[in-house]
Amino acid sequence: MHIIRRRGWEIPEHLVTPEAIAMNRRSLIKGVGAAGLLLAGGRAAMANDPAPTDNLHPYARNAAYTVERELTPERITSRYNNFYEFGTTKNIWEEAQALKTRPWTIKVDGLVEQPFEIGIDDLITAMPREERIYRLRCVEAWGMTVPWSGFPMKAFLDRAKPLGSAKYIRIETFVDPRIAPGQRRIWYPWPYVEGLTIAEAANELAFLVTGIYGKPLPKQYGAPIRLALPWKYGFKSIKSIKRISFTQERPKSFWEVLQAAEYGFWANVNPEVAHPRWSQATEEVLGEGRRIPTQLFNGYGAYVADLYKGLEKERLWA
Ligand SMILES: Nc1nc2c(c(=O)[nH]1)N[C@H]1C(S)=C(S)[C@@H](COP(=O)(O)O)O[C@H]1N2
Ligand SMILES: [Mo]
Repeated sequence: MHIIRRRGWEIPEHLVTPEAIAMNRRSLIKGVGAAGLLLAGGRAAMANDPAPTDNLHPYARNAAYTVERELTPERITSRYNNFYEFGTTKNIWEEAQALKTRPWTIKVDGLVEQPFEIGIDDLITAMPREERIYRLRCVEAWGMTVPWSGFPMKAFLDRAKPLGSAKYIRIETFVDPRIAPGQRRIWYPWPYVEGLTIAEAANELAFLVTGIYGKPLPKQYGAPIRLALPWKYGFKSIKSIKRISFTQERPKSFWEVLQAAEYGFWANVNPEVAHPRWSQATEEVLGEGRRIPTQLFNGYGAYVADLYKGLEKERLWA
């Protein structure tokens, strides 16, 4: 059973404009030219690897997690991705189709009662599945609003049974330079790694994602399973997860290794703390060609602000 709590920024679900209506309203979408519109029709090129859990979609929507903004249309978010394994531009959706998402196992190790490896479909079947509408705010100062399908990270923690000594979670993406051209660029510290405290991972907002727009997750979004941490900058929402380790030491993320002066461990959204090279005060709404003010914790402070009490001396913002 879901406990439905409504915060100040939430509005009833029926007021969220469905993607179809939103699209009809605008004849011109900034950032997607004629070529992009043509490609958007070519769905065949974006076929997922068939999986026994495909027919579990759509997951039931949990109305407790909704947003006052319109959904960002699929044809925008599926053509504008950050997935450095497949290249450094936003236009890597086609390259990402080389990712083989079945069979796929996730290794769970470190400070747990019993390390194990689990098949993605066994995991999905065992978890409490639902759909949530979340904002995502990239550190590059753009944002989107999407319906993720998945399950709470807390449910995964209950399955993993970390020991009391575990303080952090270290999460790793796949490594396969044969299919991921970005991983042939050896100056990057592959694999992509992210980390969280156990308390952050247990927060109700931390969500493991296996679908979007009511369907299995297309590859460019980080199939078959990625994270969604809506109060943190997007780079924390690691894609195509292969390994989850419980540790005592704070893990160093991919971006921290590359550029510690710009990307830290906590990376919580804060409009008042500028990136060394640009302001974080506003963000471009993907597909809408307008900027809106960015909110503290990306608007999710009521859920997460307490996590950071007593940590004011840490660099809590990217
Ligand atoms: N493995 C991996 N995960 C990743 C990234 C990446 O390059 N590799 N990019 C991150 C960044 S910077 C963002 S903004 C989001 C983008 O998610 P999207 O492409 O689904 O919008 O994924 C994050 N997860
Ligand atoms: Mo990002």
